[in-house]
Amino acid sequence: MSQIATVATEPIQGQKPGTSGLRKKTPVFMQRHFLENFVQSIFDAIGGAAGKSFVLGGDGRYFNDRAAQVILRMAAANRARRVIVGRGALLSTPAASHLIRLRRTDGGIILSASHNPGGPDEDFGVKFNTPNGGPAPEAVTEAIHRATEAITEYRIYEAHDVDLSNLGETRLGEMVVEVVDPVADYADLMETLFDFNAIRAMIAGGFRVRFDAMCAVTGPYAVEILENRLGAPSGTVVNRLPLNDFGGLHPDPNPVWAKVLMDEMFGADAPDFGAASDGDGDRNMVVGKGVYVSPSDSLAVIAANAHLAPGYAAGLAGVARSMPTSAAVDAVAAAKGLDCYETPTGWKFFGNLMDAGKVTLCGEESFGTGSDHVREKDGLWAVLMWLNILAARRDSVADVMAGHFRTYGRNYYSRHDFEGLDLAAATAVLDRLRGRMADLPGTVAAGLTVAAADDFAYTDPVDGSVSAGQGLRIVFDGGARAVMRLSGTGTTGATLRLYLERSVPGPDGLDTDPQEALAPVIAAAHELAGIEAHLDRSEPDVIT
Ligand code: G16
Repeated sequence: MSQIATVATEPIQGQKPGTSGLRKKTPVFMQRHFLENFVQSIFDAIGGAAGKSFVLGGDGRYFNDRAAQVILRMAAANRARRVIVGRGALLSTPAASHLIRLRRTDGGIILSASHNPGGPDEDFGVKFNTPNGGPAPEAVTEAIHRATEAITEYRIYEAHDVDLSNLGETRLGEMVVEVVDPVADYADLMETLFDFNAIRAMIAGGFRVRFDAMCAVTGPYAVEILENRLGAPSGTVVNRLPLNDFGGLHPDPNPVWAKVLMDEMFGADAPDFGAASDGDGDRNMVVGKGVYVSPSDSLAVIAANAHLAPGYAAGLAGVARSMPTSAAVDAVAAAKGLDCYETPTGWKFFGNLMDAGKVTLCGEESFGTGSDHVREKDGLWAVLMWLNILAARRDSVADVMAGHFRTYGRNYYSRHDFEGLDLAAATAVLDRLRGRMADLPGTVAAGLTVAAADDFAYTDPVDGSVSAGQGLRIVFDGGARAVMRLSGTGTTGATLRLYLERSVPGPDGLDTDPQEALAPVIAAAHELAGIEAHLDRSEPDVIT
């Protein structure tokens, strides 16, 4: 008798992947057939799983372990050849991307809702990455969504749980389950890219590092790399134990949610360098002693200094940033004669550029930075890149930033998030503004005159695919800019993101508080969108 059960099911509404995979409240994912429908749809959308190999792992949030067992049984029933799983079903997103590439698998399934809180009543997510190691591009996520709308049955192998706590190979029916150390290959890769000797010497010389793993998946990675391999004292990594509810923390590395780290870095006797990472390890925040580095500035500094790291000594092929990210990196690219690409929000848009060899370095305002070493953004990579730069330059973070602004000018930048909005009301605000785009040039709002306005559309330079409706851009006379779009990663209501930017060439005016420097742009954006009038909000919930 076959141990493969074919289970009749029906389409479940709302299985449409967003900016990064399918994210829902955990109880929704735990509903009958919900996970199974989505996973079967992934297999169906990629032409079946038979004979294929996959990577599987997640950030350890609540339901990670159960979901991994279901996916293994479904992979076996769909006649996959091999699934490579991180021990305990753990893998950071960049480590999963690396394993997909290293082992040349047919893709991978990553269990994570990234920076969203985890737990029985919080968020869960599933993401499919393609054989290049990157998040599935829109053509694939749309095919998955279509499959979810047509599904009539799924296949699952009837078996006990696979022991994922010991390294080695077991079998589930015909399929091999290979349990691997989630950290080792990734840590080895980092050693090939960065000057570990120089960083080790800097740390041995008294340079103090604080890394906040936020009770999420990067804890074991940071302990292995920073403490074991680079010699940082034990205790350098705090909140190091991954917990399935992230200890009740919101694992989003920004000044609001990593406040404890911020307080330490701005307090007396602050360490020389602070950093935090998110739930699945792809985001990063960098802080110096008394100085916060915005993600857009971090990207620019890395672009200007990456050649100091051995893996990038030959220079960069080009750089890319998402449209709402500040143009700080553009200034570096112009000075160095590098191509600079502007993509929609979502790491998946960088994949083609990296695969085609057009860019080496990519970054987003949403605390994401990375390079073509994998096809995901990579939190610890950014931390090591910064440490390598500081070791090579023998400079403090504050001095690096001040020098950068003097050379390239400063792009004052901030993102204001209005959370928990009524979806219809938030959509209506953007629809109303979109309808006025063509007429906006010449309009004066809060003393600023609109120079140009559009709804960003992107044509992929590699495959020609077009992604429209990617954010409303309003540029004012003098170059200041406001961008508005709805977040694609939330699970309840809507979050309106308002991105604000104003560049100052220097040498004067490089030392203003960003909110102050941006005040006129903030006022103009509020007036044009009618945020108070239509959403009844005057202040954002989160400012980064
Ligand atoms: C994801 C994507 C990023 C994106 C971010 C914010 O990050 O991978 O590319 O910038 O969401 O997206 P949104 O503004 O639509 O919420 P992560 O770390 O959540 O996977």
